[in-house]
Amino acid sequence: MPPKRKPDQSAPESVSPTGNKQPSPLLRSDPRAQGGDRLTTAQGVRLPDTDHSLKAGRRGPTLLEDFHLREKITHFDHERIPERAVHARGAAAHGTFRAYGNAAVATKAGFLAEKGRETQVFVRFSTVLGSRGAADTTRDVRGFATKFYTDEGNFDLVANNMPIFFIQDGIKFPDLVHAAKPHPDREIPQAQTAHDTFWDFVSLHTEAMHQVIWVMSDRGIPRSFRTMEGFGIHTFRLVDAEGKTSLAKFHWKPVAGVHSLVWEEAQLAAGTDPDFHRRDMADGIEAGAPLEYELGLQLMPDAEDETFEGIDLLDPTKLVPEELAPVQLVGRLTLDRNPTNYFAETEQVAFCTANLVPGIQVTNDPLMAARMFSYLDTQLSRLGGPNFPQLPINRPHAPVNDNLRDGMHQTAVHQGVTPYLPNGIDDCRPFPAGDEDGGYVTLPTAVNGEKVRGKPVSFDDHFSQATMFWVSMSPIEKAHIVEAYTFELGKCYEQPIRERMLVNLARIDADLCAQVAAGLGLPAPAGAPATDVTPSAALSQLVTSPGPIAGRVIGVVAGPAADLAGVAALRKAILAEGAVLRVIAPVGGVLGSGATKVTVERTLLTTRSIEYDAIVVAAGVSYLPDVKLTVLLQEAFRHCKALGAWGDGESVLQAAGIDTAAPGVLRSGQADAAFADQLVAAVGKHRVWERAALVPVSAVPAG
Ligand code: HDE
Repeated sequence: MPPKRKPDQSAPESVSPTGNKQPSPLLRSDPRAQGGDRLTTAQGVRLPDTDHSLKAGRRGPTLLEDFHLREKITHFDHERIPERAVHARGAAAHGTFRAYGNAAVATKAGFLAEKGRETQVFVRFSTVLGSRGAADTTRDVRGFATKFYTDEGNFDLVANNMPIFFIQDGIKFPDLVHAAKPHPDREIPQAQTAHDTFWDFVSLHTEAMHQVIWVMSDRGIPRSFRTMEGFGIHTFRLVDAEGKTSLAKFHWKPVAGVHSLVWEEAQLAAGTDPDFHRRDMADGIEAGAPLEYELGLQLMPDAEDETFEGIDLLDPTKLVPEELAPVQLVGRLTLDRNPTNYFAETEQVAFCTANLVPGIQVTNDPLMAARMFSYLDTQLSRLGGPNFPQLPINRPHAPVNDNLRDGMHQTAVHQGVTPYLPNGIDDCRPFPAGDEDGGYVTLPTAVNGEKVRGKPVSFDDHFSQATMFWVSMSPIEKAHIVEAYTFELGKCYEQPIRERMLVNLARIDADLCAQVAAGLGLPAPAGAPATDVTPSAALSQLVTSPGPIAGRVIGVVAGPAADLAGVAALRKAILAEGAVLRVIAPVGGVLGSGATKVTVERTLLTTRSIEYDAIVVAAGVSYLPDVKLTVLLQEAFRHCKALGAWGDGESVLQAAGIDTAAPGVLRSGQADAAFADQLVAAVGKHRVWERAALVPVSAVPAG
């Protein structure tokens, strides 16, 4: 047992940071919330007035004596902390991870290996480039960082929504980030890669080509956090209960499928709802539709050369195709609770790749090595000292018995006099824990080699997996990639950067290069792309059969004379699938009366098509022409979303210029079960891509 307090010693009473006894009889909620019903100072002194400073005469000078004014202003002056250097904009949720138990073949980590074991988690999703107040939907990589509060200590899987990275060696990270962030003179553009310095850097730095094509693909503009995959990227070394090792990559597979926005939607959302993703997650959780993912492992033999099927597993710009090493699902993550306080939880959470538990070790990936240093280091300036693991969101759920002492913001009251080892005074406690006691024992691997600033020859191939990604895409996904490169390079001012990128694209695929070159109005250079590349079906997002629609939003255009019984029937069917129906009308208020009365949730003034995965017009709607309704319907049509109408609602679609015979425009006499089934199936396929040829979102000249 840890040292006890001596009889002559006392310590501050064990109260919460807001002064409540634990548990507080006053509070129904957390003792760390504020207590009492009177306004007080931080010292708990009740205050009669917080609107007027203390003055010598009503028109006289303010007095230094005013402790309330000084405390209020001083605290306000220090409310901000440095935002994260990267991944500054984030949103998070609490949840539970439940292990299937089959991971025991590879790892002894209890939270993975023990069937049915439940572990509390906190997940923070983020964009990389934008500042804290940037928009959610800009084209970017997304962070997917998970803190598992396991019984054996915290394990952080600090992942992204793409399986590879821009650089092979962590020493280049500052260069990458300096190039991708806004220009240092004017600090523009915010939160995006569509500018000269980014393309200057990556065009000269060809190892980024694989990651860049992922960012230019639909993966760079996810529909929702719930429709993103997650990837640990690096190869980890797992150790089982017998000490046998294997190499592994971590994957998160979204139960809702992998789906994206279209580019125009992403741009619209950045203006009309910059909180698009965080709102979607918070609303979904509140509506009872948790975000769900399965954790998967790609397991590979721990071969001496750390390669698999010719792929260097230490190279973070390479993935292992799922066709070569299937993703084995080992547990399920359910995110079902929104945070209570953004700052205390989402902002103060401190992830660290070095937070590992027995059974999970790192390999010599030189990108990982820098991360093992960087995450702890960055928290010291962000959270102001070494005691950030004591913050409520960071605290492990396993007992802590370290010999770390003092420092800024120390909230522990350590007992005893021996925060050192060895010690004779306290019988040499705390005792070290070996393997048999659950200690984290680093594998005794042999290391030799000359000190050298360099990289292995196997890191030299920068193009073949970019080619694999391209050839694995469906035609519509390829069109989106061409549009993205054309847009981004079109935003560059420096002609040599565009030309250099075209040379790189020619080394990925001649067709890709030709189409982008045509869009830029430049000649397409010749390259020699790899020809022996096998496509990987798992890389495409295209779905052929409907998936779940939980968390999706279906808009119903209604009005005073609309068929409200039909709206109610449709709502019931949609709610049963975990999706939400929102009623849109020309003005707010309540439609109808009695059992079928509905509250208008969005008006034509307050809504935009980006809020919906499908839009349906109810029978009895007759308020066209209204340009806002026309825009709403036409945008949804152009973004290849399911549209529909029942009864004479079809005439509203027609009046808005919608071809009601086009693919994915559902029509029915009434809002019956068959109509609801069709709608659910259409949303389950995410988009009506068959319509894409009719509605090019942007016009890229043919190659
Ligand atoms: Fe990060 N990264 N990173 N990163 N990263 C940070 O840590 C860093 C990398 C990732 O929601 C920082 O606490 C270096 C890869 C996520 O709080 C910082 C290198 C992957 C988050 C840092 C990388 C990531 C971060 C900034 C190259 C995917 C957000 C604030 C060697 C596997 C975590 C912080 C959150 C955050 C450094 C590369 C994912 C500066 C040096 C690869 C999801 O420490």
